[in-house]
Amino acid sequence: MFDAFTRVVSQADARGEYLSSSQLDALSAMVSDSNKRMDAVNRITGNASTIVANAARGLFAEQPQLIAPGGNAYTNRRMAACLRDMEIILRYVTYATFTGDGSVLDDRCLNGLRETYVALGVPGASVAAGVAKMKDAAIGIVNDRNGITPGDCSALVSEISSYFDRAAAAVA
Ligand code: PEB
Repeated sequence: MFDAFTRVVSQADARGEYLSSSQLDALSAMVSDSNKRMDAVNRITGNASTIVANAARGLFAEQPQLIAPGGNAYTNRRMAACLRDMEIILRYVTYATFTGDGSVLDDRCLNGLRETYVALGVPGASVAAGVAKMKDAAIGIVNDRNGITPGDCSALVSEISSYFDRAAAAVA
């Protein structure tokens, strides 16, 4: 599990080199923009249950077979497992956003997840569709101009999008 800093240290160490000035510049830019990162994590975290519930509602509206008898979210037990899974994935996306590195998401959440879903008979493409809905909601909340000092968050937003895309691609 890396963060943006330990990632470059590990890469430099593997080559036996000092940190390059471009690496230092990139990390320096990340530090100067860190309030945006904290605000984004705070906003996603503070709205996590709404993001999950709305994404699940949207998913079940589009794929009603999931909640029909025999479906993968039929019975409260499976519904609860499904909501919990979406919550877990969102939580790891917030960790990746906070650290500026996707390895925590990869190592602790996505590694082996596809195989788990195959073994359980849970449709990975449906999980991916749910993740895509969480992404849209989370990005909307991060980009909300109200109650915040407005600034350019495009780089951060594309980074956050990439974590959701990575999660969706890992199970689709
Ligand atoms: C992954 N999910 C499930 C299980 C595991 C995970 C290990 C089996 C054990 C259990 O039921 O609790 N756990 C989860 C995860 C991590 C972890 C992400 C990462 C660290 O430790 N059903 C649907 C939707 C989808 C869904 C498509 C979007 O209709 C999910 C939600 N996951 C789902 C369901 C089960 C499950 C388990 C329904 C229960 C399957 C079953 O028992 O039939």
